[in-house]
Amino acid sequence: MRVRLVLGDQLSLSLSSLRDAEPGVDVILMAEVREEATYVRHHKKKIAFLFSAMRHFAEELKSLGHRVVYRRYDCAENTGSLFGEVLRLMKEEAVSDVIVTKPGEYRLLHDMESWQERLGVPVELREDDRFLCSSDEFQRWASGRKSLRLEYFYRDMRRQHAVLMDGDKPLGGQWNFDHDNRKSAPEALEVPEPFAAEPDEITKEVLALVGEAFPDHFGDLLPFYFAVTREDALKVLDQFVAERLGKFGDYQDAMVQGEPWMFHSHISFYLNCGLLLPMECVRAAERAYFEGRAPLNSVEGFIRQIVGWREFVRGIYWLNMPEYAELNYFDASRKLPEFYWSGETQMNCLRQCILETKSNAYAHHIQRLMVIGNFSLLAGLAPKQVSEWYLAVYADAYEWVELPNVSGMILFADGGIFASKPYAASGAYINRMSNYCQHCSYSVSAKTGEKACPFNYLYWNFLEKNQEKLRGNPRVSMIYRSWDKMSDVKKDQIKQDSQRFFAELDA
Ligand code: FAD
Ligand code: DLZ
Ligand code: SF4
Repeated sequence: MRVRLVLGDQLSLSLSSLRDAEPGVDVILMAEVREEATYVRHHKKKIAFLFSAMRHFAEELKSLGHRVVYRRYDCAENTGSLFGEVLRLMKEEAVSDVIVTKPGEYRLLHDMESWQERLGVPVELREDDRFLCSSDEFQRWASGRKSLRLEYFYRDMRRQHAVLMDGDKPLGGQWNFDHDNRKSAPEALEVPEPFAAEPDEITKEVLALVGEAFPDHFGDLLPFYFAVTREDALKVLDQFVAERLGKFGDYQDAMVQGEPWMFHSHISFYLNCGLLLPMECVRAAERAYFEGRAPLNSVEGFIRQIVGWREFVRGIYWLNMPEYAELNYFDASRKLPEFYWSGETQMNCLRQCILETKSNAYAHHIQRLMVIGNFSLLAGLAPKQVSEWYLAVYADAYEWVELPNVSGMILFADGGIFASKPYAASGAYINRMSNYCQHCSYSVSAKTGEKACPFNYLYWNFLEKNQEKLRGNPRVSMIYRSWDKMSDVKKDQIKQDSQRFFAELDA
């Protein structure tokens, strides 16, 4: 008997390990296990989402005539690991071989590579071809290039998959409409209500289980509103295209207090666990443009995230693992502040983004990048601790996508494998793109002193501290000219403010 193991982020009927599954002949094994649920202390909503989506997917497979062996988390015989569950099945039944689609994380792939020897039956690891660019293709694209830049990769992907193309030219005559996409939100902006699914009996059972089994994990379990079936995930996509895509571009970088969802798509949970596939999301957006339902700056901006960034960071991950997880270009070592878990900080922007993360297991890109990420960079937080936090708190987080965003994008811990400079910014950026500063006890216009926005002095402090590594960077050298012109008194003040801030933070 053949066993086809399906992981929690492999919930696609088109999965390579399921493609030739014979209903009634092969066994499909799915398992909720302690090792996967606790290798980082995932947000409660993330665990509930995946367990419920797994249970629904198992039901769907059964309805198609497949024999599914499903191991529940709270069953007494559960061995606690994926390997243990395969072994247990082998003790119960005559297993001839095991087929599995390669997992999305290095730690698990590395483990599975030893399974054949440890199990004593053939274990076939198949490519995960739900992505648009395989790891081999990315390696070929990257080889011989002096620098790896999203823009060139993205253009190649657009050409190769004929997305938003007019022959061999980009539609609208430009590859990128980013300069149109940096609007801050007007006061009277109306943000549509996000999709909210009503928990069914399966989800309710999972919510009770997660509440009981993971009480000390971060995050609010309730209210629970994620889609847990492909049918509902498609509704999220449709609703995005109909109600949000039109303004996605304009307000892509905007942040508004009390509006966690903005005009983003909220599909990363579903894409990353397989309930949605990247190309169907891309084509849905492209269709909206062709039918005059959304402007090109929005459609291109959205498509670039999926065809470009999502594929690109995955390529970077597999190209550079396992060393990638160890990189720490700035030798940053500060421990993660307690407020990353509680939200208890006077810095309003951080408080809002962390509390929304706690409620929703979601924050949109600019909150992750320019608020929490920017602070993590400027405060010199240890990359491993930051990475573990991001992996735990977001319901869309798997290491293949989280790690390059953390190490490469926010912390520059990889020394610039794909970013040309660190994304460091002072409070002025956050003030321009949000209304957080209006509700903050710090003053964003004050540059130094106890009441000054900490981002203002931490920004210069970071540049000063790391000047040996950054001065030579042509994209940062201009900023050092401003630093050099600054008076010694001001420089001293920046140093003192930063020391005071860190002394309080570390206390
Ligand atoms: P939208 O803004 O609507 O974008 C559409 C889709 O594009 C997303 O669903 C996602 O699939 C893709 N996308 C957008 N930006 C990126 C990106 N930088 N990298 C990869 N894909 C992207 N995304 C994850 O899916 N999982 C993570 O664990 C994750 N961790 C991140 C950590 C940091 C520090 C940063 C800065 C970004 C991270 N991102 C991660 C990328 C991005 O923030 C999320 O994909 C996005 O916020 C998800 O919300 P959305 O579906 O509403 O996205
Ligand atoms: C994230 C996650 C969680 C919380 N639980 C499970 C689980 O119980 N069983 C499972 O098969 N997968 C789970 N996952 C997803 C895996 O961690 C994911 O497949 C790997 O990290 C590879 O991407
Ligand atoms: Fe954040 Fe500074 Fe604005 Fe306060 S003043 S919200 S800390 S950017």
